[in-house]
Amino acid sequence: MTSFHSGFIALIGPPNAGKSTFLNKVLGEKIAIVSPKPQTTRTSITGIYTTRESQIVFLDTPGIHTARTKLNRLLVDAAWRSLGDAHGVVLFLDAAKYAQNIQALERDLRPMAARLEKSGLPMVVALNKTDAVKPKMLLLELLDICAQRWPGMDLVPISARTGDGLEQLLGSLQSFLPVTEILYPEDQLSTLPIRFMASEIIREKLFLALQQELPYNIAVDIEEWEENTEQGLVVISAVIYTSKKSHKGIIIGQQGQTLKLVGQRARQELKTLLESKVHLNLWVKVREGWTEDRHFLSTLGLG
Ligand SMILES: Nc1nc2c(ncn2[C@@H]2O[C@H](COP(=O)(O)OP(=O)(O)OP(=O)(O)O)[C@@H](O)[C@H]2O)c(=O)[nH]1
Ligand SMILES: [Mg+2]
Repeated sequence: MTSFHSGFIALIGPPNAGKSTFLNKVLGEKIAIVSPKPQTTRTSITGIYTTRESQIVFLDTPGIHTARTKLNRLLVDAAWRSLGDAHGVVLFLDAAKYAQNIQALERDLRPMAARLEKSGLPMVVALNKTDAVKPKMLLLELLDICAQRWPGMDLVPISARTGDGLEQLLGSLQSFLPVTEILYPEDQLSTLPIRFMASEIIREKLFLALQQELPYNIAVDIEEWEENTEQGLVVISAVIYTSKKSHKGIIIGQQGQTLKLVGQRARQELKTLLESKVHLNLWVKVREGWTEDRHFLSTLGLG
């Protein structure tokens, strides 16, 4: 019998590289929220991938960037903290972005390169979004540049969207993991509490519905959660906090249209997550300066 490998792999990279999309694709379930905006992920998100040979506990992390606000510093700290638990790292890069603009690669790596090297952890580089690299020649040029930058390191072109290259990437991770017993039950996909997942779904719908900087001033907190098993109904009340008075009206929208749409979309997904009917109440509250309020940030599970 071959030995079983089990351990933690951190997904690290600049914001918007597709780390969370990759996690969801590998697990075949939506664990982490995804949006076209950077800094979507705010905490370390576990996703457990179990096969007959191994169990990889992925740690999806917030994108690493030069953070200026307290909230963003906490996000970046959370990403670095997850390295402490990891046996190996996948460095995620947006190949479509760098194929067009190679200078952006060095700029985006600056806040992370030295620290990643210092960690001494084994690493593989995933060049993601290959489906969007056009013309394909540019991918070869990017691979060349990466091979010079990381001599001898595994470079795996992938598309988290289509699934291309995922098997190869997963295969190269097994050798990073120690031989040990399985860490979590084989059917467990995450360690995230269900209430947290629900608040994340609501936050994702807000990220998708709101323009520009607005979503960054938003946090979602579940205030009430009542399960009525007889009726097969879960009643959820959530508060959407915004740090700016002027944003409250925008979140609600004309005649409540925006909030209504967010509620409908979130409820639809919550129904699938909870396998139950869902009644969702959403409230918007202004809490000025919450992104700088350490105490409030910690009540949200950040920092
Ligand atoms: N074309 C293409 N788009 C992708 C691919 N992977 C991710 N995306 C898109 O890239 C955007 C960012 O994806 P996320 O998974 O949220 O990226 P992330 O690295 O988790 O971002 P943060 O949480 O902000 O650090 C989304 O719009 C995804 O749909 C891919 O393989 N191909
Ligand atoms: Mg993410």
